[in-house]
Amino acid sequence: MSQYLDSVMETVIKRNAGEPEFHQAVKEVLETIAPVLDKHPEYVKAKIIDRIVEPERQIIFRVPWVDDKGEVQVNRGFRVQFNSAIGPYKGGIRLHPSVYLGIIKFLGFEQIFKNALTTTPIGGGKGGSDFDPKGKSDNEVMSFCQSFMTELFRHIGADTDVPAGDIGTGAREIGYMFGQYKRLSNVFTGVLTGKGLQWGGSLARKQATGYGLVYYTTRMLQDANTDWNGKNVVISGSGNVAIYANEKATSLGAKVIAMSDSNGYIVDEAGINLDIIKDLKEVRRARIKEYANIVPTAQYVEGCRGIWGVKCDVALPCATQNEINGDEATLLVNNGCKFVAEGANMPSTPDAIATFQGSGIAFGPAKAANAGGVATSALEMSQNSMRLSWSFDEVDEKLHGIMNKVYDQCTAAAEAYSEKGNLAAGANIAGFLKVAECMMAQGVV
Ligand code: NDP
Ligand code: 2IT
Repeated sequence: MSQYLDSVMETVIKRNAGEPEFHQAVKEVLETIAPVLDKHPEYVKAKIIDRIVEPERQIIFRVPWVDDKGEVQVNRGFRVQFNSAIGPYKGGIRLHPSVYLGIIKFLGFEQIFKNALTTTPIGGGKGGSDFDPKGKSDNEVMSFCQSFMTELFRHIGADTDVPAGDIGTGAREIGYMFGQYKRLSNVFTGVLTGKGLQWGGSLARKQATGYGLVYYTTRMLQDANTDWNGKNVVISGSGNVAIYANEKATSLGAKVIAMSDSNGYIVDEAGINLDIIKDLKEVRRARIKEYANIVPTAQYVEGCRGIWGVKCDVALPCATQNEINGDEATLLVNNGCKFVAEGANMPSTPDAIATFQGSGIAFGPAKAANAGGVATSALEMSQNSMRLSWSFDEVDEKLHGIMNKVYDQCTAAAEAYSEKGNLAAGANIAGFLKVAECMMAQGVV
């Protein structure tokens, strides 16, 4: 990194003490954009980098609610409105006990560049809470969501900030949050995405992140003169992204042989039966362990990280940040894996990324590879503005087109900056250039 970027990084670490995930996300971007600054000294003069690493606004609030036993519980809520150069803040809400400011900031920071790559007019933001929906009754989840929105509603709006789902936030949580927003504001508007289909949601939004990941990976396969046919695929996680990545990859001829949750993983060499996974995860909210009780060809192994020891051609990490470390990346490479594309946000540690890139594996970075979810959220916003809804095929076709454009931007930027084939550098450079140009045009704000 240049001296200037080193000094920005130093300030980020000092100003955001105790937030290692945020430092990691910033460092990964700064390390790849030095050549852009060499070509654009005006960005340095206008302090674009110094401004881009500082959120425009950070909101932290108390979320009190009453559980089924009548006891008062207190959680902490966050919304980080990171950058609005391209459009209203846009990004999901994560509900998980590990959530703290550093997680929301890393996610919000990456969202800026991802959203820029989608070619749709959305800025970057993220929110969440350390509330754990797991094991809670519907009533408790509703009580939490209503309290969360009772503060959040004054900070968001269809043209200001539009939250959506992420880990722990699915259709149920979006429904409760939307209901409370409507009640408090007395406005029925597209203030959240991932809504139910009868009240403003978009067809294909549920599938979009997983499908988009597979469309992006298809391009990586094509560039290596191959396709999904006969490929063995390992997918971590068994939530929204993992399930629909499995569905699309399988439909294109791949065989998904392993999936996981935070407790452990299953291997089914016959190919995972996705209907059973959907029933376990989307309907019964059960543990993946149960799959092995139902399917005789499957094996369950306790501990989720062991999944990277399963031999595969393609690995799609779709669970959470830093789920693949350097050693696990080496294991994948040594077992013959040739393609890694990130469905989760920042699932590979810096060591893991270096291992993939050093071994000639094709590596698809999260900011680009998982952009299909938020892109389709932007399509939901368009439909809401026009007060109409497109068919599943129309949305899926637009999503497919967007993922192709995301891929093209990555390869073109990588080539223009002498990093041919480096999709991670290409994604950062292309995303950054667009945001930087918009910030320059809008003056020092
Ligand atoms: P879900 O809550 O639907 O599923 C999350 C899955 O990951 C579950 O299987 C969960 O297991 C597992 N998981 C979560 N946290 C951990 C952890 N700390 N350790 C091990 N496993 C864990 O979330 P999504 O599928 O929506 O999100 C998955 C990833 O994709 C996240 O990184 C998210 O930021 C990213 N993403 C999501 C998008 C979306 O549209 N939903 C868009 C782009 C990216 P368990 O049930 O046991 O907790
Ligand atoms: O990380 C992500 O891009 C998401 N969780 C989706 C955000 C959105 O606004 O749809």
